[in-house]
Amino acid sequence: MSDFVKVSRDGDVAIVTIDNPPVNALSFHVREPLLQALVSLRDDPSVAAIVIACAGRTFVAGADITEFGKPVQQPDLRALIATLETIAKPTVAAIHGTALGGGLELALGCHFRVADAGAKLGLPEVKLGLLPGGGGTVRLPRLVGAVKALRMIVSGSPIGATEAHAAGLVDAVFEGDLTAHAVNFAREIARKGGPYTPVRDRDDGLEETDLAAFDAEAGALAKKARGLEAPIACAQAVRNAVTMPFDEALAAERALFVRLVASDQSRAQRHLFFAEREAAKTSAKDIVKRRITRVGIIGAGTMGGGIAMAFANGGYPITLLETSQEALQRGLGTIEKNYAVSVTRGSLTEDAKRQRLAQFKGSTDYADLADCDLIVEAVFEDMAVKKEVFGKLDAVAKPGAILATNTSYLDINEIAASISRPQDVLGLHFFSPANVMKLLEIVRADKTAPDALATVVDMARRIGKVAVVVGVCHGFVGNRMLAARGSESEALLLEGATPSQIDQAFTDFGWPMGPFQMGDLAGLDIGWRNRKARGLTAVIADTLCEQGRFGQKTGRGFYLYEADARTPIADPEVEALIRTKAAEKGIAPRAISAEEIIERTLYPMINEGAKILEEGIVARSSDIDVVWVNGYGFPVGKGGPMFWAGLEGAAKIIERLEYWHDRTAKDVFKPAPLLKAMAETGSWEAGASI
Ligand code: T1G
Repeated sequence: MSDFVKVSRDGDVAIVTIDNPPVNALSFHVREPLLQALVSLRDDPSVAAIVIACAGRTFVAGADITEFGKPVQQPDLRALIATLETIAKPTVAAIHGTALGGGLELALGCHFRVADAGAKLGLPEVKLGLLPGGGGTVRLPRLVGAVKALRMIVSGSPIGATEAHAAGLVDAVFEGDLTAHAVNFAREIARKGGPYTPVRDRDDGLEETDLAAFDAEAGALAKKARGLEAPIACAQAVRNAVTMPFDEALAAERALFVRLVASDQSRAQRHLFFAEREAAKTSAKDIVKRRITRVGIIGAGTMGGGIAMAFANGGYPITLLETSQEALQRGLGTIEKNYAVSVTRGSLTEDAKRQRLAQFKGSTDYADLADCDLIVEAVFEDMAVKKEVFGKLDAVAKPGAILATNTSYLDINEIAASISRPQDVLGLHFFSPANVMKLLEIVRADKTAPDALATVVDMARRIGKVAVVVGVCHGFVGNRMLAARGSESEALLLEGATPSQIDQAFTDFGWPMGPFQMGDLAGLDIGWRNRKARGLTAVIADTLCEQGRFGQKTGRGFYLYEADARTPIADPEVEALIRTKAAEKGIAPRAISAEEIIERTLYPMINEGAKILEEGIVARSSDIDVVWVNGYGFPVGKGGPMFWAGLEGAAKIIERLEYWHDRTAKDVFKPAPLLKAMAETGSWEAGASI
């Protein structure tokens, strides 16, 4: 018996309970006693059937990810499952919570699976740059068919118990006491008598596989892989299940797993898995959080409406405030239309839409915010306007209400200093569209109370956001580094690179799109307005805006767009404009390589990240990676800018920054001290003591 695996009896049915909080990961200290228990029960004639269950909030949520990259301690998961399949008496997995990865693979080693009605089952290894390494790619298709298995494994998305039952993945779904139901199910099965066929020997799911249709679907999925190896390997492993004998396909799965687990892409994606969880931890564990029962949102425009939806989606009642009934109704109308689109797409039921809209109360009177525990302003990005709003909030908000600004750039310390309760003020920087984008930069101002900060970090999880706590500086983390990344864009154009060439260098790197496509999508007028407010110029972008070329919304920006289309078309007029402006500056065009483009955009971005870390704007380098992957589409296979700097080599980055600094004398190329320390120590944190 072990603390992590306990065996109990209910008559002739043995119950093996795994207890390895928080998610029952299949760590070595679980695998070893579990194997011993299974062998003992297999050979015990008084045991007619075996149920494998888990204590706590979930069935096994996977292999222990912290063990990857270290020597494997036997028995490994495959040995465990192989032993399970030597048991002739019926074995039943009792699944509640989330049976994921190795957890579902363990369950597939049982003859039967029963699930709680609220359970979810999936093989999310692809999100870690892996594939199911415990036989999941070979066993799952045998139950649900090759195409459904392909979709589940390449997407990594779990399915609910009802869908799993319909697909043949689980044999029964229960409400109430799952273990009791599982014991009765096992006893009934044993009473009927065997033999019981292990999943590995079942081919019903494979019989009608249309390999041509499978290959077509796999090909379509491969197009979305964007340079990631795992999705391709997943599809190959599932195809092997169809075309190879079981043991051969299993061996092929193992070979693919061994290659992937050692890959930089998987290391990067595993880094991000833990980085997201680290970022959400505030230093103070024992802080009593404030209670948020009602949320006030000021401003029902694009940002305010999206933020309101994010909170409504998290179950919060909303008071939405606008300056006039007309603006309020327009905002509510947009919110209703957005939910209607989700219903049409099938991602929201009609009932859920009604329920979310019922959470909204509209008003044009600040006094109606008096019962809100958290108030978020999303008004015009102007310091005077923000201060006026906070002044009104100071007068009406109840004591202890958290007062948040959604500003992207403005100094939150200055806003906090303008009212009587700076301890209640912080930033909640959402990214547009706020009801969709995962990233939330939580800005800790100098006087923000620790309990206020801990409260919103906790709240972020409830509304499905990936939270990163950042300090006050211009542009916080994301936009500050975005400015560094874009600081050379104009120079690259004037020196001879085209928008298409620069964007191509980005998409070849793994970005979903390049900076010029992104500018056209977001609207070039936004950056134009920001530059004018700060007395800055960008000769090409400003000229395009002066010509009314704002991007997709005007059909023309850096690219041309056909009516109602988003596909960027290179525009000779823009390229001629660039050449004209370059000639005016006496710049002769030259060939510019993709490497140069990356050096003059991503290296300054990493350098800025080093400065952000030095200034203590974030607690750890991986917070920066979380910001960029969840807010700006940095390729997950490269782990975020700071993780990628380790792959690229800090010394190489420094050498190239110094080269460009010598040629341009621009500050963005002056290597930060922490970057130099990282080159010596190999760690951002080791050097962060600077
Ligand atoms: N291994 C180790 N630690 C894990 C873990 C895992 N598989 N899953 C979660 N944790 C830790 C997590 O870091 C956090 O730690 C705590 O548990 C709570 O997690 C061979 C190769 C299950 C849906 O990918 O999706 O099996 O921060 O904050 O929001 O084929 O955890 O408290 O110190 O996320 O309630 C496949 C990963 C592994 C599932 C619960 N399985 N986990 O979410 O809690 S690879 C996965 C999750 C594999 C085999 C392959 C979620 C969750 P700390 P949490 P949650």
